[in-house]
Amino acid sequence: MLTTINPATRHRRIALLLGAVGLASLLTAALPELPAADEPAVAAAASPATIQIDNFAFAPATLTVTAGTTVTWKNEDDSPHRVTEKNNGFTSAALDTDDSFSHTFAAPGEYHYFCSMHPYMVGKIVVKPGGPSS
Ligand SMILES: [Cu+2]
Repeated sequence: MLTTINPATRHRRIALLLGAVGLASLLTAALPELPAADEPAVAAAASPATIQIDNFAFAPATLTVTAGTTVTWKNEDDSPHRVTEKNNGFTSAALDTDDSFSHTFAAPGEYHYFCSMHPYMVGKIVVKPGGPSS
């Protein structure tokens, strides 16, 4: 390892050289972090979940996930929609066609939501406690 670099050094070229060495060792240190070909890049964490908005409905209308899951709503309808949690826990902007909105559910529970533009459009996210499940 290199010893402490004097920050007041007037040897600019040496400083640059040390900087390059530091960068190189950073890159070297980062290499083992890259996913190996025989290893899955993503560990067995909560998988992302998607809800389609189409035909003035959420599909699936009820989705069960584990805590920590990020749910993404994607508007595939011709009309704009807006995802709003009943207790205002979260709300999206107005989603135009092909827009999406994501929310991460950290706490277990039942989350009822609707489209504030078309309140008859309703859905529910059931969040189960996380932990090892397989
Ligand atoms: Cu709507």
